[in-house]
Amino acid sequence: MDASPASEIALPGLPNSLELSRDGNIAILRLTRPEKRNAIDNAMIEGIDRVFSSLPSDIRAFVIHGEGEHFCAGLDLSSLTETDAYEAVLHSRTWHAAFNKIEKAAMPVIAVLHGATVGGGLELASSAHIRVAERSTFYALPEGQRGIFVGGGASVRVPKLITLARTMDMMLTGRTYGAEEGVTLGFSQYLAENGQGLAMAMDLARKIASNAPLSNYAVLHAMPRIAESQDEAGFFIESLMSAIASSDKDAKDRLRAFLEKRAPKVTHNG
Ligand code: 1HE
Repeated sequence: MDASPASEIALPGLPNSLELSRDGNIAILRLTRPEKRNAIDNAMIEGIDRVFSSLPSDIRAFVIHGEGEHFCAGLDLSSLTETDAYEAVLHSRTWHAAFNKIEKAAMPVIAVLHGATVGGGLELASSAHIRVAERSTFYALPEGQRGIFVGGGASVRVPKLITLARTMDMMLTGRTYGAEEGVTLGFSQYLAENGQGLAMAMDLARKIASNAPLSNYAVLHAMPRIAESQDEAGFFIESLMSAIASSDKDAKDRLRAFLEKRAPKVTHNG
């Protein structure tokens, strides 16, 4: 992976395993623990939680990526050996809290995947809104082989991407999937050449950041709730969200720009 561009966002107390920067109105979080394949320890979870609690308000899109040969090897297994059941529940809840902040962020989050995207690494990836997978990416849920169970949200989020049956098969048999298959199955929305994932994600982030912030917010916060609602409630939420979005000044300016032929048309390059 290329080094990220951009200026650092100062967030005191962030562990050395995380690097936060910005490029214009796009924030970039880099997992910087390649010697442990970006395995996630408590300091990283606390750091991720803090990053998503303290973002500058002008950030319009967010990109997460990892240093080294792998996006993320999941939970740092050395941190679980001495915990009892109660501590383990609380530990899992810290992951849920951090990853829920990603999923419920005010701005879209794009994860750039490469190499191992396994266990908690897949849980981190699946809490993002868009995944760009380089060809080297492979997915696994090896918790069963380690004698444990997923604890960072995989049981909720991964079935929404690839179906419950496939998720259970991965958990039971240790089955892995690669990047090409992964884009067909729903692990990622985009496939990138090795080394090109960050550039692709930054292009997507720039497109996203050029939308009206309220439109993006509506997509992130209304769509999942509508998907989990009865149709009638969904239609009603849609109407309310639509009315709120179209009454925003940004919407009025953009609609006028189109009608006055100052805005680009929709094009398709096949
Ligand atoms: C680690 C971890 C880790 C690597 N915790 N230390 N996750 C797993 O079960 C995946 C475990 N990891 C692997 O299968 C492999 O390391 C990889 C396929 C990711 C990469 O292989 P490779 O050959 O590039 O690296 P390596 O030589 O295996 O690892 C390099 C170092 O990273 C080595 O430490 P070293 O001190 O010997 O140099 C590894 O021990 C260390 N390392 N992965 C701790 N995960 C909230 S619940 C979530 C539950 C889970 O995520 S379970 C899945 C855990």
